Parts: sequence; structure tokens; C-alpha cells
Amino acid sequence: MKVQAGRPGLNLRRLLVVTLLACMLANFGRSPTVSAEDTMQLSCMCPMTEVTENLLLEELWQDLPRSGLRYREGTVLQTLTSHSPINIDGNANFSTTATNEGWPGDGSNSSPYVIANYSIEAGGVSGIRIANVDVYFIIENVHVNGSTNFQVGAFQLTRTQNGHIINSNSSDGYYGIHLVESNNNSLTGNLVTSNDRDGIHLHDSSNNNLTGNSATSNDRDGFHMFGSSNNILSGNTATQNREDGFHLHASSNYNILSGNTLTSNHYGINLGSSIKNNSLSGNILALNFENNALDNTDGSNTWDSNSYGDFTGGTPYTIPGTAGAVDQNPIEDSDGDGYSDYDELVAGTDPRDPASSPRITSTTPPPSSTTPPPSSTTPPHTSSSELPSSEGEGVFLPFQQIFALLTLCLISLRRRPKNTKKL
Ligand SMILES: [Ca+2]
Ligand SMILES: [Ca+2]
Repeated sequence: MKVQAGRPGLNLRRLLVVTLLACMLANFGRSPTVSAEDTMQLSCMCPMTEVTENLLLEELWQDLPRSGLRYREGTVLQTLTSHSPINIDGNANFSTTATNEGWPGDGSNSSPYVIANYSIEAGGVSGIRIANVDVYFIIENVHVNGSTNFQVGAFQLTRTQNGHIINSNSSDGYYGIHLVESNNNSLTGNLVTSNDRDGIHLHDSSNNNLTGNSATSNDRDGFHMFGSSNNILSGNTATQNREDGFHLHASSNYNILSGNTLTSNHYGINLGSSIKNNSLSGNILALNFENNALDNTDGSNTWDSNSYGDFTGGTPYTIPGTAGAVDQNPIEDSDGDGYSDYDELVAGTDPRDPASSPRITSTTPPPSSTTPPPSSTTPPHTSSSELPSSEGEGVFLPFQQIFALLTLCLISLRRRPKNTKKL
């Protein structure tokens, strides 16, 4: 009777089989590396499957409500949908339009209508025109181009209040944002650029709040106020506008202009003859072509603690113009990093951020001396198909190599004589 006792190859074979199974399981479920070209081919072969960035954004958006983030924060992830120009006249028309369009909200203070994530080629007229409305509404992440008709605003509010225009853009129109006889509105974080007239124009409009808007390369003023009073403009930027950064005239009174940065315009701030009792403080006015500030009023406006690029130090700064206004506390270095606002603007650093400074730029060693260049640790990403499929997931042998290794082992074992013994 032969009894197999102690087949040394058996345990090794079992070990190899287990190893093979483990490797197969380790590979199971791994996503293969897919290049951009592969993705395009997949899209072509499977027209019902959208392998696009939009899909990824939509998936992120779906997660936002569960994460508790607010809708307003979530909309930045949305891609824009092409839409025709929108024209609303009156509260009833707003309600009907909101229903037809599927816009959220009911027009109340707690639940404003929301018009969001549109791209509008205006073809001359306003991208969004809202008139004779006092319901609450938000316009957010809307981009308008080409509102070129006479006195048209890409975003036009006429005799309207309680509106909030947020993070929206307008370009290549007549006005970027135009408020006419419209009070108690807010404009926040908008970009208006390359318009034929002013970036933002307030006409007989009061008690509005303009914060963090940017007006760039417009053919007239960055911000223009005509007969508009009691508005607050803070943290806005106007640069490279053909005329003024801020231009107030025609009895625009009691406005508060603070913490704005106005550079590379014709005038930084220009106060016309009939302007009274405005407060101007903490503004940075530099590199403007004609004057950083101009005051031709009766002298009732308050200039205090502004930064003037042409200030030479030593004495209070006298505002150019017939008013003879004086800033007793001119600021040279707004962020206290040791470099004047003027020098920072010339150097391209942020005059309001102490972490952004010519000193930091000049003394910080270049990244190559302290940090290995990316090419030494990470292969250049010239193509996603060049990425290792195991990137970031530890050691991962290709399946072909594992299979070849196991095959060699099994062949060598089959050639070994079996160990048997007789009882
Ligand atoms: Ca500084
Ligand atoms: Ca700085």
C-alpha cells in the first residue's frame, strides 16, 4: 500500500494557487487607466453614456444637499446653460415666468426667486431686464455677452428693488450692470469688462450695496453714479478703464466708498461739482493716468486714510481739484508688510495681503532648491495613458508578470520526483 506522505511540492503548489487567487482578487475591481483618447472613443461607441466633466459636476452637485451646503455655494459647480434674453415686468409676470422656467423660490425674503447658471448671448438687448418689481430675487452665475443697444445694461434693473446679482459676468455690451431708479439692491462679486460705456452705472438709484465687484477695461468709467445717494461701495476693483475708476456726479450724495482698489484708470476717483457729503476711506488709488483722486466739489466730502500712489510723505495729502480737500491720514503701506502700496502694485504683489510681498518674493529660495522638481518624483503627465495604473495604491505587479512567474514555478515542480514511501 502506497501512502503519499510528505509531498514537499504540494504545500508549495497550494501556496502558489493561493497567491494566484490573491493576485486575481487584488486586480478585481481595479479601474483601468483610461486616456482622454480612450474616453472619446468610449463616448463615440456608447452615445448613451456621457463620460464628460459635466457628469462629474452633476454628481458632485447631487452630493451637495446631503452634505448640508447651501444652494448658493453649490451653484458654482454648475455649468452654464444657454438661454435666450430674459425680460420681466412686474411682480405677477415674475411669478408666471418663474413657474414656466422652473426657477426656485416664491419671491419672499426667505425664499427669493433664483435665476442661475445661464449663458446669454444678448444680441443687443439686455441679457436680463427686470422692471417694476419689488419681490425678492437672486441672479447668480449668469454670463451675458453683447448687450450693445443704446443705454442697455447686460443686467438691467429699472424701478426695481430687493434684487441680488451675484458672481455674474457681462462683457462687450453698453453697460455691464445698469440700475435706473432702483433702490435696496445688492451687487456682489460680479465682473464687468470691455463694455462700450460704464462697467456699473447707477442712475437715480439709492441704498444699494456694491461689494467685491470688478470693472475692467470698459470704455468709460468702471463705476459711475448719477444722482445716486446713500449707496455703499466696498472692496470693489476698477482697473484699466478708459475714464475713471469711480465717477460721482449730478448730486450723488452721502455715499460710502471704502476699501476699494482703483488703479490704471484715467482718474482713480472723480467727484464732480455737485457732490456732497460722501465718505471716502481706505481706498487704494495708484497708477492712474491723470490723477489718483480729483475733488471739484464744495469741500463737504470726507477723505480719510486713503492710499495715494503719488503721495510723497511728510505732510497730509491734498486732493487735486477746486475743493481743496485734504486727507490728514494718508496711508502708504495698507498691509504693513514694509512695502508701499505703489511699490507692491508695480511689483505685481497684493497691497492688501501681507503674505504677498516683494520681500517674500525676493528672499524665498526658489522651489527647486528645497523641493525636488516634480519631474524627479512624478513622471510628466503628457498623457493620461502614461500614468501607472497603480498610482497612489502601493505595489501592484502586472497580471502578465504574475502569471508567467507562477507558470515557471509549476513547470519546475512537475519535473521534481514525487516523494513516496512504503509502509
Ligand atoms: Ca504693503
Ligand atoms: Ca502685500
